[in-house]
Amino acid sequence: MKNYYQPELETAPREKILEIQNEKIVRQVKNVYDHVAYYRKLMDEKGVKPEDIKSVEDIKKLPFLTKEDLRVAYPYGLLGTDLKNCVRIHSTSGTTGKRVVAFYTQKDIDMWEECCARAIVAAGGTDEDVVQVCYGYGLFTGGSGLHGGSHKVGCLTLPMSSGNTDRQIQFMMDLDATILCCTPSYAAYIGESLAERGYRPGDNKLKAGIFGAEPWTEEMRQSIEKSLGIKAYDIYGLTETSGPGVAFECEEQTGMHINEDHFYAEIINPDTGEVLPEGEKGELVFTALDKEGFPLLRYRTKDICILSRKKCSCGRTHVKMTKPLGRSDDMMIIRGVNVFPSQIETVLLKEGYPPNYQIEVDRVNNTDTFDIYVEFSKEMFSDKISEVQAHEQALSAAMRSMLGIGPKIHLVAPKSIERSEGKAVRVIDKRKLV
Ligand code: DLL
Repeated sequence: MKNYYQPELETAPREKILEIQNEKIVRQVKNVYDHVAYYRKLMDEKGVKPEDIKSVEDIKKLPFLTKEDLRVAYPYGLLGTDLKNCVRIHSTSGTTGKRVVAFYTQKDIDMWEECCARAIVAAGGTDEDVVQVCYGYGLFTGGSGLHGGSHKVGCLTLPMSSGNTDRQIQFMMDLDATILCCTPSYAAYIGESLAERGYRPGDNKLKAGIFGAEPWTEEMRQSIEKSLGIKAYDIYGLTETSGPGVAFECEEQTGMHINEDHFYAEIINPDTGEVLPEGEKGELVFTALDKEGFPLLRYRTKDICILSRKKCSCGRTHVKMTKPLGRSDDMMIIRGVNVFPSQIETVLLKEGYPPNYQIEVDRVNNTDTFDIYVEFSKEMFSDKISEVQAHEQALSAAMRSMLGIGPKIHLVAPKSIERSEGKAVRVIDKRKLV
């Protein structure tokens, strides 16, 4: 028995989805042109009028929006409706420059929560479930989004927010949580903490986890699934487009379905802005088709991924995106070589190390240094220097064969790398490159 939250939309034939998208985009572009002076100026500069946009095919005529535009227009410059119609804001965790502030009307919140409800149902959630939400609440979208989705499905919702792992475990065990929602790095930490307290994976009632907000690999998925005894589902989203739930995994777990009745996705060449055909890797660009408070058109996410329209066994017809394979701006260039943190994680897990690591890049005498601090697994731990060095060299060689350059590996004691309750800090780049 297949479970969908909104089957008529999630499994609609392609033509029906196009029909919905075409109708929404015409209305949305007109609305944005009329209400958002900032974007109207961009359209005028490009010589595009609302009448030029007759279907989603025409979206490529519209100008892009970038995070920089959001900073310039901060805080109210991209509002799509009167402020009095908005009921909520959320904000990115950005540490540099101005934060991005996104506005929501009640209709926006309902749409967003429905997207999250689709994700929960796709992970097997029903009104019988107990959903433990340990994404952060507050300005971050993770907590509120999954919380709202859980309510819509009718689950018993535990609004834990992040942190206080002892309390998380106590509630999880005492209240028989069945679905866990948090960042994958926190899920891994909860798994570790359960084992330390003597629990085995079968001791909890969890059946699924809905993890996202940061990159994680297939290997990390397997490791979390094993430590918690669950099936782990990916969920994607960003503050600018509402939050989590823009895309989510179904049971096939071969990519995340984008909620195409609300978000139109394009893949572009990040250097030229050219739209790439399905199946090619590039930067993901979203147009929110019906958002009212913060109706971004052609917003460049900086996330690099691939779209696929291959038929999915779950019956959903919405296009799928791969996990973000990196960010066009997070990619490190070390000694001229492109390095993504996800590649490093893949090697670590393949070589039997836990996913607890930190990458440090610096520039000394005009040469990049590249160090990776990795925790020993309990089984590998050794206090013999020669053994430690042999492990470090073997891991460096495995990294070299994946990345093309060999980092200096520092194996450190288990639990010595600071754990994160939210998004993990994986990269410390000390180079002054600008
Ligand atoms: O991270 C929203 C979210 C909350 C998504 C909870 C999923 C779960 P921001 O803080 O604005 O919003 O960060 C958005 O995080 O552009 C990606 O680079 C990254 N990201 C989000 N989900 C994933 C994922 C939330 N599943 C930025 N895999 C995005 C990899 C992800 N990266």
